[in-house]
Amino acid sequence: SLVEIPQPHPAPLVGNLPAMDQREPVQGLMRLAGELGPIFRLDLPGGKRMVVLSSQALVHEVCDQERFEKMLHQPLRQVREFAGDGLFTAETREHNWQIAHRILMPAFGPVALREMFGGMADIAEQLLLKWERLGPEHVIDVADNTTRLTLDTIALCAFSYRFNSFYREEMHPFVRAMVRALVESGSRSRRLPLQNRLMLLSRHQFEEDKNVLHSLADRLVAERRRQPSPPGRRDILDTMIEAADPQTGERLSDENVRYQLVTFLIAGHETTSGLLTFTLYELLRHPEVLARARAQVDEVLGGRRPVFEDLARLGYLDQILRETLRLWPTAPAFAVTPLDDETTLGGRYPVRRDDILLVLTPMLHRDPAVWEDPERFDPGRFAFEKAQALPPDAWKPFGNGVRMCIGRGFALQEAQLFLAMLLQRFDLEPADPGYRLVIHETLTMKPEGFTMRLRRRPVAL
Ligand code: MNH
Repeated sequence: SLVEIPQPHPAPLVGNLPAMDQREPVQGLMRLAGELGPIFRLDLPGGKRMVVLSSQALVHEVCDQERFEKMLHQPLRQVREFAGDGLFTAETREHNWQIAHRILMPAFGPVALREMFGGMADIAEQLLLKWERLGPEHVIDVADNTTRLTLDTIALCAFSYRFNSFYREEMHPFVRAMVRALVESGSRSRRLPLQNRLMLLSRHQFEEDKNVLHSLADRLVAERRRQPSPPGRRDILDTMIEAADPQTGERLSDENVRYQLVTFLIAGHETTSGLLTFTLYELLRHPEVLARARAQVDEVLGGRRPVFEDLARLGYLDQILRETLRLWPTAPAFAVTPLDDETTLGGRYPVRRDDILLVLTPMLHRDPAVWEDPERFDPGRFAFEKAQALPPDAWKPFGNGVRMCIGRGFALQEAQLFLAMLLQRFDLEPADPGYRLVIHETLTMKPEGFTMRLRRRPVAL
């Protein structure tokens, strides 16, 4: 028999909008999940219903691609204003998603990742050298620095473009425009349509930010057309411009290439920098984990520079990253909707087509039916046999099915390499031992105000 989905009491016109935290929407939903359980419903203005899911059993059900598909919920519709029909913000049935998916998947496959190792090491080396020269008293803002690292890395590896973020005081204008546009996308999705129309200043700023993002993308394409890559130095931008879809023979349109560039620059760095920042936060709170990671780095690398083959032997670092993504999935939600007009969840909760079924990964990843002592940070959970024994769809930091993150291998390789090089060279200590975690949300999440100091170890290099 059917059961009502738990719901906070809705108000006239605005529904459950007042129940949503405007500044910290994801943390607000996490609190609501704590009160209302693994499934609850919020009514949004315009008659939309959002159903928030936080258990492995329910999430496993909606990960069935025969019954459910990715949905562009409100924030993603807003992001689409500047990311267009790029991979992240296109509908699965859009022709451009399908061609781009087929053309770009191999560009992030194992062969490509090996080729991008050098670019990743280049940017990591720049940052570590800078830190070395700043010395042991220097207080490092971790999120600021990892943002520069990951932006420069994706731009160099994918587009052979150097942002040179470490050589500038202010964040690159692209980043400032992107952060503002992401925040505004989230805010718009939680305002009433009339409110949005009245906010002329925000609208003007959003247009301006969109222009900054597009003009950088257009400049990169124009420069590449003027000066094609030499043979043997081809990158993802070349693939975007030249490659033909193996199925239809079509190429991506100029407009679509622009949107893919913007998408990769944004999706390719904002989440990975959050991952690295949370990882360093956890490592400094867990000296035993840090010590074990260091021991593996010293055993595998000793005093020499890492090469691609080393990564496979740094498995504990990979476990640390996976455990960090469990507690702090930096892209903290994704949405699906039923393919049928009506269906049920868990055999008893009715939902219908166009309902937003939101997978709240930080809560999914704390499901007590799956994770023992869920709040404890324990990379041992991702030791090979243990990870194999997890139930399906218990760990979803990269989304689901055909719409899963295209850059997951890239992100994990970049983060693992950076961590290895950092631990090899430096002893880490918190700059503020009393730091209490504050999470800044922009659609993604990142620790705010987290700082550390580094002391050079006696390794040659
Ligand atoms: Mn990424 C999709 C998380 C790194 C490019 N990414 C997704 C989704 C999640 C996600 C979740 C699915 C969203 C949805 O269903 O609506 N991504 C991450 C995380 C990291 C990450 C947690 C780092 C850690 N992503 C990267 C990197 C790149 C990238 C790096 C690019 C190099 N991600 C994408 C693209 C998509 C995506 C492109 C959309 C793929 C598709 O739908 O075809």
